[in-house]
Amino acid sequence: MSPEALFAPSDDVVAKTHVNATQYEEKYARSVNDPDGFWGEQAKRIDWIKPFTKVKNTSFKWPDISIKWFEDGELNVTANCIDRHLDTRGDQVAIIFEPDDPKAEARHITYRKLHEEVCRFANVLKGLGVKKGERVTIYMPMIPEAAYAMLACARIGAVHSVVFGGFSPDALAGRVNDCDSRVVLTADEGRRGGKSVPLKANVDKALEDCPGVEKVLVVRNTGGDVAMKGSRDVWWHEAAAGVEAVCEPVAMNAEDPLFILYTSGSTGKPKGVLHTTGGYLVYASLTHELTFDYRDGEVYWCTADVGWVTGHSYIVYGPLANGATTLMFEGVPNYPDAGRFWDVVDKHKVNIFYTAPTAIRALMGAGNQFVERADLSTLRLLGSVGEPINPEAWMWYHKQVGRERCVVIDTWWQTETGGFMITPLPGAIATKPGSATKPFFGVQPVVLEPESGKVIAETEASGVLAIADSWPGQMRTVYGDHQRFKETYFQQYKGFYFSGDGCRRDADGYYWITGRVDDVLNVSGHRLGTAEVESALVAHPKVSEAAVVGFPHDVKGQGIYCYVTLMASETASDDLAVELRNWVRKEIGPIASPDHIQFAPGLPKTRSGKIMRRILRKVAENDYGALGDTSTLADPAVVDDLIANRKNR
Ligand code: 6R9
Repeated sequence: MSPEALFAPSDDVVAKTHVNATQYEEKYARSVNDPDGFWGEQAKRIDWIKPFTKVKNTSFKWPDISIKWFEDGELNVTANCIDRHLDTRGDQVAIIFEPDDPKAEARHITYRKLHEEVCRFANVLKGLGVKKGERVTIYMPMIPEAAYAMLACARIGAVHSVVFGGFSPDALAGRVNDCDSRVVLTADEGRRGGKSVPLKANVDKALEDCPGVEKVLVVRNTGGDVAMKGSRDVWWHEAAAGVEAVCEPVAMNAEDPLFILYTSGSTGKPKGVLHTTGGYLVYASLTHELTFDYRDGEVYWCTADVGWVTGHSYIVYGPLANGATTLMFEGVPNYPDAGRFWDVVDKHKVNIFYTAPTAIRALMGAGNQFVERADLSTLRLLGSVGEPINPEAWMWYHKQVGRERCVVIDTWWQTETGGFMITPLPGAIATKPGSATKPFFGVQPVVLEPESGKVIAETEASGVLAIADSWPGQMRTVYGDHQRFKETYFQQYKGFYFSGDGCRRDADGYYWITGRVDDVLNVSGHRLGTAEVESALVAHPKVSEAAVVGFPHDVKGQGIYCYVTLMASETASDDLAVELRNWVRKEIGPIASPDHIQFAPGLPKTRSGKIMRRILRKVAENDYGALGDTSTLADPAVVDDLIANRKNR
């Protein structure tokens, strides 16, 4: 079948949709021609403590980058995600928790219970002296307490920084220090795929390098043995005993920070992407409702981790702002077997399911018997996020999971964008397998010529993807480094937000994201800078130099290929390769595990000393027949050695 095949929305979908094709065209035009009018109206979906009088005040004009939405309004995110639902849906389930162990009992947390838990948590934080504007680091497993912790911060105006539980102590320490957290929230252990994750022990290790941390609040999750350190460490259940379950939400300015989330870029250490309160919440809740076409009473499941932006916007903030029932899953797709996702869908009667292409490809590879044994009749809509979805995986998702009756949507967005940017709206836009299709309201994508930065006016275009004007969910700055924010996103292509992705626009105006055009890898949907892996490698005493590139990987999307030059005194060996692989896991975390380590006596460099990554990529892709121009190399002979010893044959 041609990858360009069209899947038009069915009559049934159109009959029930929030937005049909005509409405999409009309509203999209209004959203870009009259953003003040459009967003001023949309923002009414949120309860404001003090109404805003200004809507949009933004500039992408170099060097005066400034982004403000609803700037004189005041609100509290948790009042919107919890309190306002209490009268109408206090007894409705807000969060379904499905534990890693399929035999352990699921938990159903109503909006009333959520209110209690968040208030109590917020009072405990206040008791520890946490103030409005203070940064609190959260390093937790995928348990409801992670959501309580985030919401408790938002309730009192503290800024949370959630660090994915799979990151190493070193990676955690860097993030804690970068945002000066005084308080860290964690759990004794997490559980994934039947194995325990030593979160508290990792925190202990990390904090050896974090002199600013005074308090660690520990949730008892597995009951595993952990060391509690003197006055620093406090059990959550002890601190919460007897604490009142009422805590007034603090009024926040629309532009007060809500959270920081660290993400990898093409250079340097991960940056703290900062999102603020008003615009983010309007955007997360509107995109959640329209893109999933969410209807009251439906069970919605996003399989991401709260350690990533997808977990922030589409497990916690978007769904709860909309009064939805959101499912949190502690486990992994293949435990106890490759049918776990589908068992959970049947068990909790999930209507909307949102996951990543890497999981789809892995489950596709496990064989159809796992998906065939499930009923899946409650499913209505399937979503994909995190990396380009290849048409084969899209079709498998559509046929095997969706049984050819569910809508499949591929949603393109980023940590920086806060919410969906290019995505089908189910009742409005016919889909094509592998395309994220059309822009969401208010989003103005442009395709630029990579070299000149010229906007390509023709509909059919291929180049880099940029956005011409601001939308409410946009990040506001890099925490503590506004200059880096400006330089990363606005300097190279003046007047635009540069996404770092390449794309193609077809004759129908559909967008096809082709992947990163910078030195960012996307491994199983996780962003990783090649520079981060390189600096981990060169921190090893036996390594002199390292260069890291991605290569196409059947399941992970991209794999990690490392070229390593050893110190003159060292000898290459398989054992040393294993040692270096483990070293990188320890320095960053298991997601950064190299797939291949090739020892190279020299790296291909220009005469000015620049590593020619283009050549390294070609060798890693096993496509060295087309190396292109190598005449600028200082020593062309190194290329022969690279090819002779390549690992990815
Ligand atoms: C939400 C999220 C962002 C990068 C982005 C792009 C890739 C995400 C995609 C996609 C093709 C999609 N990406 N969704 N590529 N199609 N539907 O994943 O945020 O972790 O910041 O990653 O992921 O390369 O630039 P984040």
